Amino acid sequence: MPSIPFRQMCLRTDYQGGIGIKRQLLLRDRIMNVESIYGNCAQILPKVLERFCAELESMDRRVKSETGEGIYEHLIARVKSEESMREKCTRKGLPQTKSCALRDITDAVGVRVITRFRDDIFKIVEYIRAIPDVEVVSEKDYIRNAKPNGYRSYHMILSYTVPWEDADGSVPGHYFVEVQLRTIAMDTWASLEHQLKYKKDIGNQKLIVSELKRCADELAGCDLSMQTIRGLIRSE
Ligand code: 0O2
Repeated sequence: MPSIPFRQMCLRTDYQGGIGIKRQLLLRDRIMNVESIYGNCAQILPKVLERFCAELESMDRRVKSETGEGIYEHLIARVKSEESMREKCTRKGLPQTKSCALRDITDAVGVRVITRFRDDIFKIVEYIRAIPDVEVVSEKDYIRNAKPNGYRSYHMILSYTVPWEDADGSVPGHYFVEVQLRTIAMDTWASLEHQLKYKKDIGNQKLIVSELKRCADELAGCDLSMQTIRGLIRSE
């Protein structure tokens, strides 16, 4: 059977809610003559995102050539949309400025790495720490320390050096990149839970929240079992 080409990386303006094309927003803002919250960096952010994703893709190819298996399932990459960034500034009591969007808020550029197995997350974290132009600013391990609602994911905030101007006008520039690493199971759960947050009209919220927590814990158990099965297969 001929193989169907599969594009592993999706570029989006948001993680949730369908595929948005970043160019559509840039174009719309130009038409409406709305100045981007990202100012002159609006054109640079997609390049930062693509450069960082290229690092991850090259890491994946290298691991694949050594072990025969890629290290992640797929990447979802997005530059945070104007609307989300403006909303986030307001929510955090910050003015809607380029400096706040790119210096006080650290997730204008975001990459979600989805893996098949839990252990792969921690291997990728090590690879990311070793990328030459990357400095780790902070890390949150919601896998070993799941959030009370059951959310599991590994978060990294990176300072990434690129050959373009940044928010302070420096070249080379420094941009924050937020990386979220999760298994397929953790990602499925997070998507459903995220939807629920925006459906405030659902009755029985309390029951749904506790059922979601139960599902999260069951999925975490499945992730561990799947990993054990992989170990057994590999030791054959
Ligand atoms: P979006 O649209 O997903 O990008 P921050 O608000 O980022 O300054 P915080 O909350 O301390 O600071 O950061 P944290 O805990 O690292 O979480 C940031 C992101 O993780 C969120 O981004 C979500 O994407 C995801 N996340 C965290 N907790 C949960 C959760 O309980 N459920 C789900 N589904 N996702 C979660 P944003 O900003 O919400 O927006």
